[in-house]
Amino acid sequence: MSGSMDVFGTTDVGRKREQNEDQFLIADLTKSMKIHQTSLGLDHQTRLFGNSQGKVLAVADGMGGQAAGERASGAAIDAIVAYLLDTMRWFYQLDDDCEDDLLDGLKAAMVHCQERLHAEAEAMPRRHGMGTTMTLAYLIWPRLYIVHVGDSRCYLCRGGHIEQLTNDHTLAEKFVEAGTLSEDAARTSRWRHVLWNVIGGESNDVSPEVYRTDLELGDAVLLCTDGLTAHVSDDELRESLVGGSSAQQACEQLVQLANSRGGSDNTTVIVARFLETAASAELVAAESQPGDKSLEDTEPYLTPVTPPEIAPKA
Ligand SMILES: [Mn+2]
Repeated sequence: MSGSMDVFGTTDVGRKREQNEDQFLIADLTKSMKIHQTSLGLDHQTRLFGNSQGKVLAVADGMGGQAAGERASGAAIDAIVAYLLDTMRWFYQLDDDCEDDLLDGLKAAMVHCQERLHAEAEAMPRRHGMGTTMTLAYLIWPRLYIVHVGDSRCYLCRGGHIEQLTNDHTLAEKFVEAGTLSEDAARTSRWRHVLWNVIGGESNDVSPEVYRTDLELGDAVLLCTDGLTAHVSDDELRESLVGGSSAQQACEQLVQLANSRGGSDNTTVIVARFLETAASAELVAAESQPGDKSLEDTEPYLTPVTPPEIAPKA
């Protein structure tokens, strides 16, 4: 069976804040080769692309005064992009032996972000203490890996049920786990906004939470910052994921709902729906097996594309 991914992300400043300190990223990791010269009859400026090596969805919610929050979440996403491109090995994909390496790589990416933020804060005292949450989903169909720090969230919606896959790294949640605070009381507790785990901030430590699951066609994954969940219940999230006709519609509906209830914070949402369809080639990788990622095997997928920035001059 083949399928396709319908994915969309949006961020909104809300009704109360002057600045939007949230950031998001939706990206596709693909091997590419730029042809300089060849006898193959391809244009010498052609760039060839291999199979998708994974999709990355990330949301980050920055904190810190004087625009430092916006800087923190932006620098963290920048650092993730640089880490994914330059440092992390992601060509091994479905190879089971490498799974721990992948999870370790994702954790190391968070530590890399932490170092980057601390270095910036040290260089610019007014950015001292800036920090950010980060919830990142790395998808190699059908596997979903999540690495998470803070109180943004990742949900999985399957068969009409919704489940929060991440834990909120707030003091309120810690007290609930310890049994000293009820879940009801936690919803209004002053500890619900106090993070014990954050990228950057005052602490030198960061404790990335990792999670792995297998996706199925028909599933939907939602990533969001706390501006959404402050106003919208899990049930309402589920309804918009089940009822919406597209990822874009679900995102826009949810932001509207948060804003109609006060929009007390910046709101960022990414929705990814995994659809059963015969028509799309988006997830053909679902059909491929571990180990069949050699260059020879990717040949049928090579599609010459000339990105606009390297288009040959007329
Ligand atoms: Mn927030």
